[in-house]
Amino acid sequence: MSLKSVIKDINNLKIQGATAIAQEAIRALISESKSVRQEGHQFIVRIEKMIADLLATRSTEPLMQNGLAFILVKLRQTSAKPASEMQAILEKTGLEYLELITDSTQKIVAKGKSLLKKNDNIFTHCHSSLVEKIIIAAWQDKNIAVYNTETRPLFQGRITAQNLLAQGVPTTMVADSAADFLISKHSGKELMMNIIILGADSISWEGNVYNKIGSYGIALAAWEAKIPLYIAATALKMDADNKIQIELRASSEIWSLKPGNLKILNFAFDLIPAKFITGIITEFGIVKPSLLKAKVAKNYSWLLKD
Ligand code: RUB
Repeated sequence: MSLKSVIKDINNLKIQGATAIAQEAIRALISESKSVRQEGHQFIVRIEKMIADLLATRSTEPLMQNGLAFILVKLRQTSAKPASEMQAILEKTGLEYLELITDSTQKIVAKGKSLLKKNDNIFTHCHSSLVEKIIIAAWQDKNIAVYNTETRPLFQGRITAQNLLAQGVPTTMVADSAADFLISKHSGKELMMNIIILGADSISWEGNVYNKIGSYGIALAAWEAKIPLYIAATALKMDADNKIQIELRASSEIWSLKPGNLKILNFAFDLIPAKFITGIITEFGIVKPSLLKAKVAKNYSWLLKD
């Protein structure tokens, strides 16, 4: 796919979820870089423009941001000049980062699977490819059932439900506004959730997690009901600058024919404070949120700038 179509698909959420966004952005950059004929500094200038266009798509996505920065740093360090050599360096570095994502995904799925117990009721929100993979890996052995939200305004919960059902996983959906009640003790014994697993878009140095809007309320309800809340995410989602912006999306996603003077706030994400999170399922094991930065410093030192 061309860079232009990938940017369009990320913007309209045809490509959604932090992992898919990062992977597609890097693949598109690799592919588009093959058309650059300029050499040396001019090659880098062209790549910087492509990266800026990719970064402008979604503001709460460090997995993509860190990957693009990883490539750019390598490119700026090289003494190579011909476009073909610079392209080869870009491609090699991009593939290296994609490999890090694939490798961490495998480890997270294995660790997440081991966390689930027989007959667990699992609650999730939105569509996280990592959470989905963990559930699919675990469900047959463990006879689990999944409850998920529809995830307004763009209904990513339907992607989760459809994908899980296609694998045979017993799945039940609730409206977003029903999530907190379902998680609470008041919804009844049969509807008791054993574990909540959410994905993440961004993780701050303090271990706060940004995920789909609605995640904060789910975390509060889980805390009150004493249900463990886990986040499935690679440590590569750490926000290296610790200044992530919560994306505000178009009001038309909520009400396309709204009254002219009505203001709509369409937050794409919210923040789960670290204290509500039992553990983050990462490639380095299940980590307390406050300890994740140390793991990043040890294993991905290039990611932290100070
Ligand atoms: C998707 C979302 C997902 C995370 C993690 O939001 O919040 O939970 O991105 O996804 P959107 P993954 O639909 O707005 O992109 O586990 O696939 O990285």
